[in-house]
Amino acid sequence: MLVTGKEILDHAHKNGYAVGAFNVVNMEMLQAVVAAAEEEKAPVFVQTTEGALSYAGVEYLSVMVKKAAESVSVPVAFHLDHGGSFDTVMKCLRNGWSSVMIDGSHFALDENIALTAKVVEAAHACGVSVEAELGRLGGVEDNISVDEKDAMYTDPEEAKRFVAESGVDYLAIAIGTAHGKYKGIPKLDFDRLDTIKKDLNMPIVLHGASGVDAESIKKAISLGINKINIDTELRCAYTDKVREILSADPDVFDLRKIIGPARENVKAKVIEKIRLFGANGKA
Ligand code: TD4
Ligand code: ZN
Ligand code: CA
Repeated sequence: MLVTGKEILDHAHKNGYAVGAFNVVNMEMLQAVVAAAEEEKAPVFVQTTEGALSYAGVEYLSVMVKKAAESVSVPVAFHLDHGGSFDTVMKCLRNGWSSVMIDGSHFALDENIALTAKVVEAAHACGVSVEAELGRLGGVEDNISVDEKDAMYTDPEEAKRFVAESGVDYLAIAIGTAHGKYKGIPKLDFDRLDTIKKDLNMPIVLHGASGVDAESIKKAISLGINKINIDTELRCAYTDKVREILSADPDVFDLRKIIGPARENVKAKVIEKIRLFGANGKA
């Protein structure tokens, strides 16, 4: 069932769990995510970046994801991840996305607020909810100094002003995670998360969660994270299986025997994350 991101995240915020937000770029990834959510009776976000839009095409993705969402009983939010411009957001609003992220995190605070407020006005007029980001996601070093942290990580005072002036529905914050693989084990700034959550009392989003250990994820959820983005670990689940099959049998060329098992492997990874996040049985 296709629903807005806000509907899913308001429930997660009230009930203290997190919803998995999984990036998809093709039919197999999409089927894996939606089948896992249905099996686990879990609400879920299916999300697409601008890279996915240009790879698969806006209309192909739109038709596929809407069909997938309608074919299951659990709530599915169809989300734009890291939307880079008002134009991209408009494309998604016209094509049935039910949640959009506008990422103005690289702009100065006032510009980020102005861009986000403009997106909120357009999206809310279409009944679509909005995610924005404040602070910058890290590189992968373990030892970031306090000064560097203050420059990069989300400032709690700025977060209050950002939410009040932009009207955003859920906020992505920077507390020490990074996109992609980590060199060491990332250390999250839990005190900062705790302060921000208590101040804002709204759904909070964690990006870059592939490679973060299970204990840190659980602690982050206990302190108020409600949406958790996973991409890299799904890419690895898919490509590890493809590599395994191709190297076990150099003569295989039936695509279904290669990417069918890859789809199963992604589904297993999504189920593992859904359970870790405590979203199983919440739909
Ligand atoms: O927002 N994301 C996913 C980012 C995906 C980037 O995709 P493109 O190559 O199409 O730009 C996350 O926060 C996931 O982070 P993770 O650490 O899980 O990869
Ligand atoms: Zn991200
Ligand atoms: Ca990561």
